[in-house]
Amino acid sequence: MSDSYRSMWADLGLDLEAHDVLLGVLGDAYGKIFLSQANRPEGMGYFDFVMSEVHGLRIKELLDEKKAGRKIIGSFCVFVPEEIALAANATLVGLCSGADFALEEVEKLLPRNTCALIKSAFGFKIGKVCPYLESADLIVGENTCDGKKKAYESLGHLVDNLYVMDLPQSKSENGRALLKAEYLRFKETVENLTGCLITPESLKQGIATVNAKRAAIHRLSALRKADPAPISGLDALLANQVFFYDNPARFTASVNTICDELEKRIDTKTGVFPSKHPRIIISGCPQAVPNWKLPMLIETAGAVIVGEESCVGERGTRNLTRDSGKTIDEMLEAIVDRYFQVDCAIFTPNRDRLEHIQEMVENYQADGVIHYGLQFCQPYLMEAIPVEKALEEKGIPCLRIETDYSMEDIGQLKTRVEAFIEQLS
Ligand code: BJ8
Repeated sequence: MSDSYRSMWADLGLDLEAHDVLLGVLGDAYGKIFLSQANRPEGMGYFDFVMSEVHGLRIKELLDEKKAGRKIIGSFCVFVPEEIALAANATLVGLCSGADFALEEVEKLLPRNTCALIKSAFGFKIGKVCPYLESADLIVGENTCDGKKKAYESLGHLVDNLYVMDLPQSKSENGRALLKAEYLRFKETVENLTGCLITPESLKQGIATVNAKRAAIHRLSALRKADPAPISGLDALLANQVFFYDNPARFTASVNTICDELEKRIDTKTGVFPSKHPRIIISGCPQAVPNWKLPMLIETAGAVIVGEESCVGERGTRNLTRDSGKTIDEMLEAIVDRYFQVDCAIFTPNRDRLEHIQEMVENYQADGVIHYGLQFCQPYLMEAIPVEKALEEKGIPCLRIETDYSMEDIGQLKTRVEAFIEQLS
């Protein structure tokens, strides 16, 4: 990394030594997990570059945007509507973290039995290693699971720019009205932050930009239906992870470029793995960068992941926002309609998710589902049981995994994953 990045990180208040350790671990893991894969599409070179610059060039771009008068908004949840942020001259970036950091310090603020995703976000703040968090003009938390809800109360003492969005817990009329009211409040907050009033034109453009990004990911997902799979699950997950950081227009173009390449691979039956390789849908908690442990285990154990039923995946990206609205209110209604379909496990009841998982199995011709629940994540761990039951009724094999971000259980997970894949074969 160049010296200018070091001074940029220092200006953001990062702990340079700790940050070096993080980048070292990240780079090492990336090389071993991603760069060692055989038969990767050439288009993945773009994502390799993005990852190598995820704390470098991308942060510089965000700081340049700030200098030019834009605001940066960081978010932990796919319920925060990017369309509204873009329409008010702000850039939205993901803040969820997929690695343990400063765990001892974190556990002085949060109970030990808190999920790794929440602890990670705190660790990155306390350890001063996340340039996205430190660049953000506004950090948006949301009242989803109990863990997050209460954790934001503590996070509010560590940052001075936290805004908490309330979210419904049921798909009722009242639930929808709450979401609409919260999106209106968010719109006003972003307008106040940026000093830019949203217009019908800017909101239409925001919807078009985010729809294009999601449509590109839909195209990528559809290509994963092919046998042999033209792209590994790890690489497709990476594209879904970069979705949260990259410049939206550039991301869309890069995903479409890789899709052009994958179409040619499908025509020539070129795959990353041989034909008839066991095909897996991974379902459950979001997998934020650099949480690659389970996908790596699955794909080195003789299977290919063909879809992610996850917020870093199809739960987060499916459904476009209706773009026929003319007025701000019509477009806001369309945005509410689109997000209200996200079937996060915080909703009760949440039958749509069960149906969606089965649909994905059928669409991607999967042989089985691996349900991934983070330890202490009650919504997803509890919902794993009805998910497994529903799949069993359809004769679809399911393996329930409960894990965290540590590597301590890797041997045991490997054995279970291998046995499951063996059963599918
Ligand atoms: S819409 S999944 S991004 S809330 S893993 S913190 S649920 S205890 S992340 Fe999520 Fe939005 Fe829902 Fe998606 Fe809690 Fe579970 Fe931890 Fe979780």
